[in-house]
Amino acid sequence: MQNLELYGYGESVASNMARVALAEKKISYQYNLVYLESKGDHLTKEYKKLNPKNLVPTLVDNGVPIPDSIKIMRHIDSSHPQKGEILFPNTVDIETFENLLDFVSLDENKELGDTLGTTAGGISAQILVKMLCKRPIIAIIWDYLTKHSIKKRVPIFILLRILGKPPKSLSEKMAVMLAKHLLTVEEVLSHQKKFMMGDAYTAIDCCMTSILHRVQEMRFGSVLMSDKLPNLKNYWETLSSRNSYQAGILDYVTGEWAPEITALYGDGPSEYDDLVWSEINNLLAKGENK
Ligand SMILES: N[C@@H](CCC(=O)N[C@@H](CS)C(=O)NCC(=O)O)C(=O)O
Repeated sequence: MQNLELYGYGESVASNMARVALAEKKISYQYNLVYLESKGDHLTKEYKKLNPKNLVPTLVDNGVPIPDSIKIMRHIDSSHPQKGEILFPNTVDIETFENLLDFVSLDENKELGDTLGTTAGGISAQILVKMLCKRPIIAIIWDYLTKHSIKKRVPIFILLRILGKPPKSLSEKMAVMLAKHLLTVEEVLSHQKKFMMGDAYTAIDCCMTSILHRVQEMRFGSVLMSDKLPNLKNYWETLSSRNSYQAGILDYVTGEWAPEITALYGDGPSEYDDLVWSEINNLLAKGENK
């Protein structure tokens, strides 16, 4: 019998991608919550054996660890070809598919903001810092310097903990990139079909469910409800009404983030929401003038 375990964190874009995929495949698994910045569970020796990069998520299939959300999706799709949705269909144009997958995945080798996936990671820097600030500076410096295997991330985490909030320039850059990338999605969806690749639901839509959830969670939700981006609006309605949104994301929220987000914005939008909108309006106007 297959024994599947997933290690992940509730408010993690990459973990959400993997859990949405598992829900779409209708695969059940044992779940192990790994607290990230607030406790540093991902930096323990035991977890590093499963995921040498100290990242979540990791799937363990009968004792074999599979790190990385996209690899997890490929693995469950090929080991369960008859169950649920086909996440990597061979009926779609492979080049377009791979390019879009690259655009939506959370790739630790890319610069924050270069793709939609890395931007989804970047727009939550403010909350990530709040999580780091739950622990003393010295504990963060020690843990990250001695235990984190992605060395280029170490000074960034330490600096964020010392500053206590992300530099304004980073938040502004993420807002501008978010606007640009969401317009790309709007354009992709101009085919007027239900999903990114057309009629077929794919792994790209699993990633997009997680990304758009993050956009809403970080209080940029007005972009998902506007008639200025009608394709995106319909798409989010489609994705968020699927069972996998509840079963893969909402059911796993830890609750660590919500009070921090409310403390920052109350019931209102992100302080960078206006910047996202002014960028969207600029880009739309340029498009119309072409
Ligand atoms: N390519 C990886 C990226 C995973 C990733 O960046 N995970 C983040 C959470 S969304 C993480 O573990 N961050 C902890 C850290 O960098 O210390 C995947 O898709 O699984």
